[in-house]
Amino acid sequence: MTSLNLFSDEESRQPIPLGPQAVLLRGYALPLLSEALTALNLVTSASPFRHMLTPGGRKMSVAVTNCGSLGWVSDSRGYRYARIDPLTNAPWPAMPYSFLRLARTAAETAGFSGFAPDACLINRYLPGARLSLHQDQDERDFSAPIVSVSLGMSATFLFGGLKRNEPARRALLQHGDVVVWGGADRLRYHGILPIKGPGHPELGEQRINFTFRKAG
Ligand code: MD3
Ligand code: FE
Repeated sequence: MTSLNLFSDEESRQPIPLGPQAVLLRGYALPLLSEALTALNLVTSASPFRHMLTPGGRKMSVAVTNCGSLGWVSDSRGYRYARIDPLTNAPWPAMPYSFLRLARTAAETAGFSGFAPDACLINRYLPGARLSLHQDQDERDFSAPIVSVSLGMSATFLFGGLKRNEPARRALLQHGDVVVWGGADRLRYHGILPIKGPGHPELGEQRINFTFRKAG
């Protein structure tokens, strides 16, 4: 017996390649959503979202927090990973097991077995917030992949090459989408265009992104 395909072709659950070692898993996080939102509330009640300063002294439009043993921080001294949340002066909240499992199974699906992230950066975008083109290179070891989970409002994601001047391609990241970046794609330039458009029926006028990394 063949099973019913509950998804349109456009929404097929097949991984969509974005690069030689990068895949978009549409809707991968949807079955784990209520668990993830409960865990998110626990994390943000201990370490709230805040706008960090760039080394150049500008306030980021994206608000951030972290969970896991290491958290990404930015201030006048630069970008780095830290064990202590500079806002609470306490360790970052532990990585919820549901987050860890989501990141590990998504990485596995993309061909990266044994992914053990020690850092989860949580970004919150309100309408107008953006992230300019950058590389993720504050981590110790680039051999581990990066797993990103998008929730709430959709965003236009830009992904370029290994040099800033290479042309960037675009992809719409939607509620529940997961992207895994490894190998050569790990150091691609990437960014998020200013968030706009309709609010999300469940999360309202915001986009939340979890980025799982092996930082230490
Ligand atoms: C491609 N966040 O926090 S996630 C970041 O949606 C960041 O909030 C974006 O870029 C966001 O650093 C994009 C997707 C992503 C994450 C890491 C990557 C794409 C990547 C690393 C290499 C190439
Ligand atoms: Fe990034």
